[in-house]
Amino acid sequence: MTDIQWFPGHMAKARRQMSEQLKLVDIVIELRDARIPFSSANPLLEELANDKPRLIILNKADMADESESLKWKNYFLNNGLNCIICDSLNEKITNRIVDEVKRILHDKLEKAKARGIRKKVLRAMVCGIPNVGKSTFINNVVKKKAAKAENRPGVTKALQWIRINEDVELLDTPGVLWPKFDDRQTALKLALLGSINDDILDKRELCEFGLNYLKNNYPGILKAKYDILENEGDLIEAIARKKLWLNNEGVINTDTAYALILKDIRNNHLGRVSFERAD
Ligand SMILES: Nc1nc2c(ncn2[C@@H]2O[C@H](COP(=O)(O)OP(=O)(O)O)[C@@H](O)[C@H]2O)c(=O)[nH]1
Ligand SMILES: [Mg+2]
Repeated sequence: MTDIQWFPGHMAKARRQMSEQLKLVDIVIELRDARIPFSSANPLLEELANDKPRLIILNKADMADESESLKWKNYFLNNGLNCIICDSLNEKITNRIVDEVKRILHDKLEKAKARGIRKKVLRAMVCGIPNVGKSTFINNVVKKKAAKAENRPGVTKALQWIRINEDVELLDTPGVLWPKFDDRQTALKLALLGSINDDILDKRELCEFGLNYLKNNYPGILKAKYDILENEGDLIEAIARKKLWLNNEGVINTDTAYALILKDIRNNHLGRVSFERAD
C-alpha cells in the first residue's frame, strides 16, 4: 500500500519531471492493473506521452480474470494501442517485452539504419500509478533481484539506464503518476485492489461495492466461497454470520467483517476476478 500523498505541488513536479524524461525515450511502457485497466490509468499520461509510441502492460494478470484480460487486450489493439498481458511476479517477461518494443519501433530502427546509424539503442521508460507493479516489472525485465528505491514525485536524481540487451535500454527508475481520484467508482475500485489507501473511504461502502460487483458479474462466486445465499438480505451480514465474526452477544463485529472481506478480495481468495469490463 502506498503512502504517497499527492499534493498539487508534488503533482506539478511529477508532471514536469515526467515530461522531461519522456523527451529522452523512444517508447513509454505504461503499466496498468489487469483487473481494472481503465481505472488504473493515469489521467495525464495520455497527454504527456501524446507523441510517443506506447505499450500498455496489463500487469498482475495472474490475479485477473483471463477472459476479461483478453477482451481488454483486444479493446486496446482495436484502438491502435499496443498491449501485452503480464504477470511480472511469476513469469519471465524479458524476451516478450524486448520483442514487442522492437516490433513497435521497427520503422524507427529501419529509418536510423537508412540514415547510416549502425546501431540505435532503443530507450524505454516505465510509468504508472503507485503499486501497479513498476518496480517488480523493471526488476524482472532487467533480471535483477533487489528492488530499486522508488523515485518519489518531485525528487530529481541522476538518470541511469540499464541495458536489457544489445537493442533496448530501460530507465532504472519508473515514472510515478497519481491515480484518478475524480469519481467515486474509480476510487472504490482502486481502494478495493489496494492501489490507494482506503483510510478515506467508508469500509462498508467499499465492501458492499466489491461484493455486489462479484455477485452481479460472477454469479455463484460468493456462495462457493462463503456458503451464503447471494440474492437474499445483507451480504456482509450473511458472510459474518457464516464465519462467526460475532461478539459475545451474537452481534456482528463489523470492523472484522470489513477487514477480512477486503482481505479476501485483495488476496484473490475468491479466485481470479476482474472489476472492470471492456465491453
Ligand atoms: N500477483 C502479482 N503481484 C504483483 C505483480 N507485479 C507486482 N506485484 C505485487 O504488487 C505489489 C506492488 O508492486 P511494486 O513493484 O512495488 O509496485 P510499484 O509501486 O508500481 O513499484 C508488490 O506486492 C508486488 O509483489 C504481478 O504481476 N502479479
Ligand atoms: Mg516501486
